Amino acid sequence: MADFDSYCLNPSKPKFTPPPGAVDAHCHVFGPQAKFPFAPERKYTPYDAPKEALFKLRDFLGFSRNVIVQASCHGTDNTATIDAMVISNGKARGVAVVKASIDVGELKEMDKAGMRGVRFNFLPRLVDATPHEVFLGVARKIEPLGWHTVVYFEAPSLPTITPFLKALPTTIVLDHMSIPDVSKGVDHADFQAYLKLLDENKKIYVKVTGPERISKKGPPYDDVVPYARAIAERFPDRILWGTDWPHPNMTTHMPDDGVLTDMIPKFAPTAELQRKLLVDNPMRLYWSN
Ligand code: 0GY
Repeated sequence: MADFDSYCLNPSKPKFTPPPGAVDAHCHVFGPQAKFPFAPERKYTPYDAPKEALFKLRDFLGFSRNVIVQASCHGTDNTATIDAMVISNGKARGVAVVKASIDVGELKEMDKAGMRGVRFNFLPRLVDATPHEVFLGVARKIEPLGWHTVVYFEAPSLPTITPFLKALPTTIVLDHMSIPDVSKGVDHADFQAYLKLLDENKKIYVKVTGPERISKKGPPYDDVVPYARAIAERFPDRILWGTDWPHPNMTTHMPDDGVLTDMIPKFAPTAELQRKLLVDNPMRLYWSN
């Protein structure tokens, strides 16, 4: 199936107004390729999605800040992410992807530029596998900086990844609710096991993001709502939200970021929950130092 030529160029204006200081805590920048070439080892080549377009979207949707997550197409060259953070006037922080050999000096430089975490990606369609021990070595290096680890895996991997999560010395953030199978229902043993993991491990945050990737039905992604809501209501102090812009590797449709923003009150129905999701929790993780 074909990928798209670009992100959604004319998103709708959301009806939901994010609270003052709201953070889009999961988004990416791609290139522009002419200035920031994609990594030779990448598994996909996206369209350019530069920082200017991200910041324009931030303002249009009513957000104040971004957390830019290094995407696999840029490999371990974080310069596009760093460039965006540096130019953002303190309005963007980042999550890096690094080589196992990275040294403390390089990490401190990245910290100055706004990095606050590293991402461990377990999706074979995005990256070649990295042994758990290698990721654990990186986690031990970043821990003294107060950084956290962002872990991207899909629900079927939960049993094999649980011991790894328990061994990580840092706060952990799970991407996209770890892609639950929404055809099974929230009461299914698989999702219940996920909730149990979160219940037993208070250092794990979850991004209630990626409905466009998780949904079996497509927009407005109502089949994803019970999953996000179950997590949000049970773990209000450990949830984050993001657009996931510019939505690489979508094959069925290109999501409208206004529609995605309008899912927030479905996931987090009260003003208090919305403030925790969009302000308190991301500020604690990304802007407290
Ligand atoms: C995302 C999702 C994807 C891509 C990446 O690192 C990446 O390239 O994260 C994806 O294809 O699921 O997190 O936005």
